[in-house]
This record gives sequence, structure tokens and C-alpha cells, in this order.
Amino acid sequence: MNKSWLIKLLILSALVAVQVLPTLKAQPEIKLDKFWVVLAPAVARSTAGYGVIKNEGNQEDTLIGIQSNSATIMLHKTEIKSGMARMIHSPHMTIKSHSELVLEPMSFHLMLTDLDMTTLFEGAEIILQFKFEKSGDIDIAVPVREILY
Ligand SMILES: [Cu+2]
Repeated sequence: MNKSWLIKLLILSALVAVQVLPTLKAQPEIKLDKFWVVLAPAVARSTAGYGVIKNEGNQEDTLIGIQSNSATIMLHKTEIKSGMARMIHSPHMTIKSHSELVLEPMSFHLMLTDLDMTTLFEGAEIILQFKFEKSGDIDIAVPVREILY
């Protein structure tokens, strides 16, 4: 093998390494989109929140909790079984790469209990902290508003 061939081979392998590198950096890319919380009537003991959790990265991530100073929050899913609606608590929810989880009425939703009504009024914003296994903690400001039918 002569020297110039060896140099070409080294350059070629360097180019291949550069192209392979991005795929080695597999990571989730979480976006929290259009989140809002339903204004609860004064006597209500719970309310719901909706929005979209997007994962635009090339690795899955798992939602392991949601925290707020305004309420205790759980991820729920409403399911209809024999004509009865019931809610199932999903403590760990995996969002696959390049996919999204839509939270909407009669499906997945944030369930808010132990409401601090001094922070949950029309036009207010509350801070929600989403905790992900790989992406860590993501804080967002979420508006409180009346549900529109
Ligand atoms: Cu619920």
C-alpha cells in the first residue's frame, strides 16, 4: 500500500466518522405545546389540563411526574368501559421518538387536585414542571381559562 492511498483511506474514514456521529447522539427533544388548565368552579375539588407533549428527537423519553405549586398533578386517561367513563392513572408515560401524546377531553389529561384557588383564576398563569427521565425537568407557564364547548 503506498502512502497516498493510505492518506486517502484516512480521509475517507474521517468523513465516515463525521457522518455517523449524529446518529450516535441519540437523544429525545421534548416540546410542550398549547398547554392550558380548565378554570374550576369555586366549589370544585379538581380540574383538568390539556396540551400536547411532542418528542421531536431520535430517542424515546418517559414522563415520570408533573409538579406545580397550584395543585397536585397526575397524568390520567379517561376510558369508556361498558358505557361508564373511568380514569386510569398513568404514572410513567413513554413518548416514542418522533411522536406526540395529545391530552384532550375524554382521553389523556392532566388531573389537578388539592387546588390552590388563590392561583387558579381566569386569566392567571400557573407554572407546571414536567419531569422526564432523560430530558430532566421542563417548566412551562400555563394559562387558566374557561372551557369552551
Ligand atoms: Cu382524571
